[in-house]
Amino acid sequence: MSKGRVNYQLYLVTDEKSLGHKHFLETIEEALCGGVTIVQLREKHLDSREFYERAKELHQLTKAYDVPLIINDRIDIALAIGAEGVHLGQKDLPVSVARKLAGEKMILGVSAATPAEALTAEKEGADYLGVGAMYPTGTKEDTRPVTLETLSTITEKVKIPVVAIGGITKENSAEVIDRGVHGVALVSAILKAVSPKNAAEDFNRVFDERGARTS
Ligand code: TZP
Ligand code: MG
Repeated sequence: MSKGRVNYQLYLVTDEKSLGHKHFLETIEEALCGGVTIVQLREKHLDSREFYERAKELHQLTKAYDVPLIINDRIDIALAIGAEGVHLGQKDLPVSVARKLAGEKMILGVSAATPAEALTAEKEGADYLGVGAMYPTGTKEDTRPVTLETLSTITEKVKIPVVAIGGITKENSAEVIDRGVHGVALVSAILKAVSPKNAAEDFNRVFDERGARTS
């Protein structure tokens, strides 16, 4: 899949701790059946070897659905397993350095919480931005709050796709989507749902109703 054709609409971020007793790969597969368009492996508690093994397993699954796999933080593991992309925070490697290591083909995502961070990441070569936290979330500690107004400013100022993250639910997704994002990134709204497949379908329906952004 070429980088320019990536569909960011329904961006699932993994978190084993949000699964309860549910099986990791089975749950992700249900979400993929419901129409998740891109998956990020984010498992802070795993050591390097476990993270690498998990990345390899998950990549087999995402490839079967022709969905790109993004690896959180670890460019070495993304390269080792041939993942489609890597996602970096403001405290991870600088985007320009990561780009040199990753090459032009790899998708490079960057977290941004302010218009200045967003513009810098774009200038340095990011392919997309993760912007949040939009709402309070129990999934990640020490998030920085981002208002809907700031989200609008960012989507207006940058040309690269923006994916909003943090506490997004079916109920609040429309007001986020209306701010010009290309997608929403979700952990609990999908992984904690009784049916991850139905949850994914519900979010895609909201995009259909509000008019999905394709360019
Ligand atoms: N980055 C900002 S908020 C967040 C991350 C990884 C967690 C989002 O999880 P949820 O359950 O969708 O609020
Ligand atoms: Mg990070």
